[in-house]
Amino acid sequence: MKNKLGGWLNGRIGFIFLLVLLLWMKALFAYFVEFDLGLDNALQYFILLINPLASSLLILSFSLYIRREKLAYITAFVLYAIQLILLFANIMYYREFTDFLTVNTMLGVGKVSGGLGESALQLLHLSDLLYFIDLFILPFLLWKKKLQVSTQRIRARKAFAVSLGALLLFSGNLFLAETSRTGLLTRNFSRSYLVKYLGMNVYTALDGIQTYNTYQVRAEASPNELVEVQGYTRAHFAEPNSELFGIAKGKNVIYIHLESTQQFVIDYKLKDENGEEHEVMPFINQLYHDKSTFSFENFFHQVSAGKTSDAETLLENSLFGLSQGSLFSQMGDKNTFYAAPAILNQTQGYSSAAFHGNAGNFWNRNETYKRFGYQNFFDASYYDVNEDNSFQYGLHDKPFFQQSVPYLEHLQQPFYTKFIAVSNHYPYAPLKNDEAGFPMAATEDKTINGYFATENYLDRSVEEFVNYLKASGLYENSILVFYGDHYGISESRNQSMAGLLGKDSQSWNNYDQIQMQKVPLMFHIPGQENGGIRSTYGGQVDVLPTLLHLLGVNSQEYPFLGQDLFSAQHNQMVAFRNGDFISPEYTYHRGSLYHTQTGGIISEMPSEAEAVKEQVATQLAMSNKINNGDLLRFYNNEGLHPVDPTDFVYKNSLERLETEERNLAEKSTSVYSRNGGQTTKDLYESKSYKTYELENGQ
Ligand code: GP9
Ligand code: MN
Repeated sequence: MKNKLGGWLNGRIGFIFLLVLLLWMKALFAYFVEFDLGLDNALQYFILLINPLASSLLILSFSLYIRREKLAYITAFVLYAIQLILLFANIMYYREFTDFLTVNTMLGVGKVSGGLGESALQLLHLSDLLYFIDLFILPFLLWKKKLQVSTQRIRARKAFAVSLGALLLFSGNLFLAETSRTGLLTRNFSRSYLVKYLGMNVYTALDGIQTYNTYQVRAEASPNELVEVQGYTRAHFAEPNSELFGIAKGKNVIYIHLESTQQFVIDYKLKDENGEEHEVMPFINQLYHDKSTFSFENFFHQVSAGKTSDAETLLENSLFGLSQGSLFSQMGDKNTFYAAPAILNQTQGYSSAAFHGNAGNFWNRNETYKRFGYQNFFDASYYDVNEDNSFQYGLHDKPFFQQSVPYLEHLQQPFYTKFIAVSNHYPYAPLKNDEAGFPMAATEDKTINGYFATENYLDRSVEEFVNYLKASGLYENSILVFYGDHYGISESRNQSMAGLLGKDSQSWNNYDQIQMQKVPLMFHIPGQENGGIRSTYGGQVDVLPTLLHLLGVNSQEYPFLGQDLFSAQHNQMVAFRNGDFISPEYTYHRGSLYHTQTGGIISEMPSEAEAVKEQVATQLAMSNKINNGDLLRFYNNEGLHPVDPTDFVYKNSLERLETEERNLAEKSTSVYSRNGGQTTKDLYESKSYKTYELENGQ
């Protein structure tokens, strides 16, 4: 037996199988011990178990095509070592950055911030020797002839069979991965997902291809293209509304991201089985109607496959996402941006922070935010996230907002912040324990049924947070911006929604589909009395110029594609990422045209609608030019300078903020300092749905 195995191992194919086995064991060890891949179910475990095999085997099978045995062994050994080094480099990188290495970073283009080089030694563990020990043992065994260099010739046919076997295995892996996560390859959610489903080698290869493509396109772009784009942005600039310009000057900006929240939920009451009505978002509704809130009832999301990340791109850059995939994932670590945090820092001295209870590398945020100029990013690593208080997209909203306070209170004012809530995310799973209780809708679609309860949970979470803002005094000095990032109920489910909206599912059409793309947008400015609900048509691309004008920053010279929603010159055309559009007159979706006001269908496209279609196409084309060509690297503005991403390290943020506080001493403007060097976190009150229900006698 022993001999048989030994004999088999001494064959060339046996040798590469041994190498595959070693790589497999090391990869699995790394998966479970080094990385946090967020495994949710048995299928994911299974995929994880098999994913290192196919690519390693394929790569090592190349050595089988080499005739000269010594060279073949050396090649196999080198290919093995390369994979091992790739794995280990990722382990080291992960220990420092909780993320995987991109090809961009490896090439040094993205310059690793934080000087991994200096700290690398500290990241080494003695047990790491286990990863490499066979690099010495194997040659030793070969030298001592314990493992024999086989002189047996491998027929090309046999070699090919091994490669083919590897490819087949890979297709199986890919199929299972797509089954578990649709859109894995096209939507590039995060590096962790690719590693989890396809393994380190495949992730790196895919990242390499994408990086190559991105650089190909941008190499051809020239500064002249920016001149053309600037011609467009200048011609489309809409003058600020003089009554509103600067009304929030110097105030903190607090963005509250209402995950998957659609406009139809505003003022919506869900009937339970007894016919009793339950207001889904009582708190948001109150704000929506408040005289200090400037609300919009015809505001649309404009995202595509990048979903949340596209909304962030639109809102903070006044640029669209890409027509395919996510701009954050594909270009967030490569392009030059002039985004809200950078502009407000450079023109008004704002500090900045993004808060989100999911892994920092989801949507490549940890890289993209640096290029947006975010000084701080509090991702999941800053929160106490456990099985009970989280789900696949991260920490639930209540603990998320509450646990953000110990960081928020140390930010120097004025600050620009963004809080990305996430509990109201597909699949809208029922809330557990004390948070359960809000009724489910009663359609045949489980996703729809759960949506209202998670919206209600979001509403209560936001209410608690705003109450804290009031208690801590932040509220009075801030402008609160609420927005829905995109639909929560997808088009394919909308027909089942019809009944809940008092509509007939039989006559549900493309006009209704577009109406469902409305999302909330509210600027809440304490102290203002002239808010109200505006019916202006607009989209997410319009938010940044609108916000800057409220803050008293004129955006005339900035490379923005949107327009101030309050401007008398605002052109009320809303482009969807696929070229569809809506204006106060026309709605165009999937080839059908309608009157926006009546919903009546128009059989032939009139020239005015044709003109809007043209304008939409131009706006999208400008965005593609800027993004694909990385044109903002050519942008020059006396008042602004490009962001240096290496200025930002998202580790030890709290310590950094506290040091800054101490250095500024009397001059520190953080809430913590203003509170006499005391934490304000005790001002935060949180209640479960159960308690709330009891108190309200429901
Ligand atoms: C994940 C969260 C959800 O971190 O922002 O993103 P989405 O799936 O809505 O794009
Ligand atoms: Mn989202």
